Amino acid sequence: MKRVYTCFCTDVIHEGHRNIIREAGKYGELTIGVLSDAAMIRFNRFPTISFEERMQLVKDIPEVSNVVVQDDVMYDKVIEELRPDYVIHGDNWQEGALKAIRDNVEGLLKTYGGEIIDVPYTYNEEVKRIDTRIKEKLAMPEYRRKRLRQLIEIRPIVKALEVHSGLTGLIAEKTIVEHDGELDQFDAMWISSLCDSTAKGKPDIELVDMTSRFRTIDDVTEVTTKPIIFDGDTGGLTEHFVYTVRTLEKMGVSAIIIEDKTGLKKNSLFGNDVVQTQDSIENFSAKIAAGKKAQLTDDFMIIARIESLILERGMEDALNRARAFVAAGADGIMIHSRKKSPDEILEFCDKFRAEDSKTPIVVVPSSFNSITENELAAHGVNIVIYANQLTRSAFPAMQQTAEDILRYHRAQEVDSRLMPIKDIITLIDEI
Ligand code: SPV
Ligand code: MG
Repeated sequence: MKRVYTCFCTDVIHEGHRNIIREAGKYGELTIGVLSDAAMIRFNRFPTISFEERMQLVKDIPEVSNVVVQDDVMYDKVIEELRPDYVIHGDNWQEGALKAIRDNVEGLLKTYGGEIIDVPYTYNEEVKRIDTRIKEKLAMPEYRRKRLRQLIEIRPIVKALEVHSGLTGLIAEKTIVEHDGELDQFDAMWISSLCDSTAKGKPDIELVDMTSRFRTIDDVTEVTTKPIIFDGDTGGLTEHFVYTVRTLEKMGVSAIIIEDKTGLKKNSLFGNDVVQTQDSIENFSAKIAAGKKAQLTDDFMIIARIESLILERGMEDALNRARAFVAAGADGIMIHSRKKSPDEILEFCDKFRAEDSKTPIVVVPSSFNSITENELAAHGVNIVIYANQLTRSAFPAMQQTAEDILRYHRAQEVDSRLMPIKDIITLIDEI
């Protein structure tokens, strides 16, 4: 009896899977691999049922002889162990990011004469409906809100990308790349005060009011499923902050980060070039405690951002504040720096981790951008935020286009740099 292998990365068995099972039966005995949570999140999307439930789903299929765990998107380990004669998959893996997986399988099978069977991918109304339903479930506030805490447990480091609109939300949601034989995507989204204000042509000084910031969140949540970390600036008055916490929870936001500054907040990347006042430990701790008391779910996180290194108050001050803010109830600490070198950030992380092994650490490597995610994770960082790169890449491109249209009195010269109309239309999901 020949051995056939396929891997399922799904929460629902639909006609597409049944078709693969039927086809596989023509070739031999079928083993199905179930992708682990970590692998599924890395390349597909967050599961809506547990790993155990996904295993059971597959075990319940009568035609299946064996069910195994596949704990990596790539097939190396599983093929080495099972040495299947055939690997069967929908032919949708012949292009796009999935092609990297097909190439991986092809290379592995070639070493001993195994073969790939591509079956036409089923994309009928039932499959479409199931796909949409899963996405909608993931987008619901009660599912989305808790996902940041879940990701912190599962991912070596959670990667968040700045978004400030539906379109940038779609980029964070859908961008997936193959690099060095691995597939990767962003885990979460950061609604930056800097970029949200900049998109509205306003300075980053808490001028864009909360109602308007909530509109941005609405635009993003309408078209995405990934968890949201909201840049709450100083959090405003404590009396207002408690309402903000409740609203964000209701909207399905996972976390707010508030910074320990007071008075007129300016963007941290100005450092001491402008007047900025740090809040007292007592006041800021009281604000955190009030927010924690106001929140209604266990999912929501209030993360305290410490500005001591930005304002050159020293490492000890930063660590003292971290201790106090955690004691006040903060669910995480963001430490910021505008130095080119990551040294002071790493020193903080090492010292903080030596006394607190659990509280999540968040960093924003805009200035110290040479450091890699792996290096940050090795120093105990849990969340890395790419806080403004989308805005900073879009603006020069748009400005150049505007200048060139004026220069040439027509748009032909810029056209080769532009996204084809067809592509921009297909970026938006149809209902
Ligand atoms: C933002 O993105 O608005 C931030 C991060 O607060 S930073 O601009 O680096 O201060
Ligand atoms: Mg900000």
